[in-house]
Amino acid sequence: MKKEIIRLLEKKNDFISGEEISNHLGVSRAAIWKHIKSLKEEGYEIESFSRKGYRLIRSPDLLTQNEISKYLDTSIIAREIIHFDTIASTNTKSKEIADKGAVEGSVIISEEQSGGRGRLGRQWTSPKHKGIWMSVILRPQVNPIEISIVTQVAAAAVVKAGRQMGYDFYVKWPNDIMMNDKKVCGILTEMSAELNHINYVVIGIGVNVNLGIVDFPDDLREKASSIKIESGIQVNRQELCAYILNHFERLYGSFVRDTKGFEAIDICREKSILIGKDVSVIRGNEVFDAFVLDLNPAGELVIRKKDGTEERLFSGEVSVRGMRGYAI
Ligand code: BTX
Repeated sequence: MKKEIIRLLEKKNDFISGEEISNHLGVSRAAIWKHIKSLKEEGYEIESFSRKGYRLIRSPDLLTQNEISKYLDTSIIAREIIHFDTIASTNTKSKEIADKGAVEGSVIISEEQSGGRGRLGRQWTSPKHKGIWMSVILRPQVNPIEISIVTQVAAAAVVKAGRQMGYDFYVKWPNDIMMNDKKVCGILTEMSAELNHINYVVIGIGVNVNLGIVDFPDDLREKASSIKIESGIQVNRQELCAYILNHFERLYGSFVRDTKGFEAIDICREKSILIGKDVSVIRGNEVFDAFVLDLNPAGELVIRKKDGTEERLFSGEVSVRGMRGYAI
């Protein structure tokens, strides 16, 4: 109902009486008043005069269903959006609600994460109102070994959304999106599965949208950045968030249809910052140098080691040697 009220206020772009809204939506004026009150509490600036009605002055810069849905063009992904002001981690929350049976496509978004997570228990800086910190719950009927492609699907969706808004993103396999060689987005894929059956997959996407330098801890300032810092422009988070979900739905749909995710892999290959580079591969306690040949259709990185042997990396830590000399 609140979404419909917002749409009406936006469409009118002037005062609209309580009576007109209630006729339109088929609910009482008292109910409209209650919804308007709750919208104001959410941060909507709405003028109200007893004889004129209501007028929307400003919508808040929040990633709520009301705000994102105007840019959304999906049918499964984001049919349910659960929005939090602050939460420890959207991935952790998603796993909780997926365990309780949340439908495929549910999206959990928080304005801030107090315990944002990266891979291997690492932390993810997620300050309030500055980024997109969200997770999508999926229930693909595919073999669990194929699931790492979903990370590439998400990376490709971020690249396409960026392109749609005029930003040139690159992919650092397996889970980072880069702008000018700095990390502006990370993807964390987690799964609950049995041998041949996936219960659910949670795909967490963290995008540094409007963070300033001061929003990053000192030790991250060299290697991390935001779209705003790199482009010099304040970015519309709602639009970018919806575009990522729109592209994700299309690319994910083609992945579950034939489990190959070709378009996604092609995008990740085309925008790879690793292919054709010398890298240092860190896998557990093992560290070795290699040359990156390709990203194969299974989403594996194909490398050539110093002894000439080729290997496919399923997952693991890859850092670009020589470019910056650190492992992100
Ligand atoms: P990762 O393990 O590849 O990267 C984590 C590393 O990245 C950290 O150790 C740190 O060096 C660096 N880092 C931390 N915060 C940031 C940041 N904001 N920008 C750039 N670099 C950073 C990457 O893991 C996967 C991150 C996924 C984050 C999303 S947010 C929504 C969802 N919920 C959740 O808890 N995680 C995911």
